[in-house]
Amino acid sequence: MVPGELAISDEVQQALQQGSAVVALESTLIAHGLPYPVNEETAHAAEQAIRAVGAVPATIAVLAGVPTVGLSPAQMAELARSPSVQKASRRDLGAVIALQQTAATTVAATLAIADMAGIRVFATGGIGGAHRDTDSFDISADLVELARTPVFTICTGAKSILHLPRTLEILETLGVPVVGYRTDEFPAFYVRDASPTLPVSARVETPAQAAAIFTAHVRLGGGGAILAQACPAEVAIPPTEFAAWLAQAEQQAQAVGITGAKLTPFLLARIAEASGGRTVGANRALVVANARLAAEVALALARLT
Ligand code: PSU
Ligand code: MN
Repeated sequence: MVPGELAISDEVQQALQQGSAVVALESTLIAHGLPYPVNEETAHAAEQAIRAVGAVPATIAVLAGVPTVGLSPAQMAELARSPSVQKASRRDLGAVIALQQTAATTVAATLAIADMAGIRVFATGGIGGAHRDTDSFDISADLVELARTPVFTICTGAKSILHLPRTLEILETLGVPVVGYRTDEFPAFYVRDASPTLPVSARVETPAQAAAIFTAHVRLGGGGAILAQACPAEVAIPPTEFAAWLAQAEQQAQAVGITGAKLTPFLLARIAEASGGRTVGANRALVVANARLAAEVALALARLT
């Protein structure tokens, strides 16, 4: 696909031409990661957090076969309110474009489209990774896309429904820097103080340091990189409570035979129910915090280049 086949909003187009700070946002989080209406509200809050810092948000999805960069509020509302919208990861992009379908994009698919648009910074909640059940071989395409696409992903580590030590090992194998923002530990999404603690590959204290690492990594022929910060402490979930909800959700997934792309949304939804909505509040808070940090990094990157 050539870049001309992307639909880029006027605001994002103008910011890119001027070399201003732009932050990409994904849409699977909206359509499949959070329940309505928190999902729509979170999507707007993330965009507002980016604007408040002085950068331009670009929420990404595929609409009727067109990869769209910079969704309008009406387009975001449509994705947030339609429960049956497709989830497109990297492998699905060709099909949804060729068949003129509408799909929310995962981290992997959003990274690919952001790169085509020339956006270098992206914010999400927690990335995908290696699932806990090894027999399924379920390892998110997010990891492979992170390895090959030169976009900086700002997140709260990988989702706590995953096997985090294996996820981190795969990222190391793929040569993806995992930089901790004011932390030495790879965050476990909305769970804080999880054990064992997993080390990041480098630590920074400022957005400028983070931007400098990303720039050096890309100059050396590297692909993407991760900047991870801890979940805001006020909303974080204690590990023992989370473990019980996860075990129950995994049993339910097995009982009804949920696998593949449906597994992550299923587990997140069951855990949200079991927690009485606490994980939804935490997920919302960490996404907005990541959007804000991503905007600061995008500004630092714009100053460097
Ligand atoms: N971050 C969140 N909630 C989410 C996701 C990320 O806080 O729902 C989504 C992202 O789109 C990510 C996807 O790419 O979950 C992972 O799906 P899978 O495990 O099927 O690759
Ligand atoms: Mn998967």
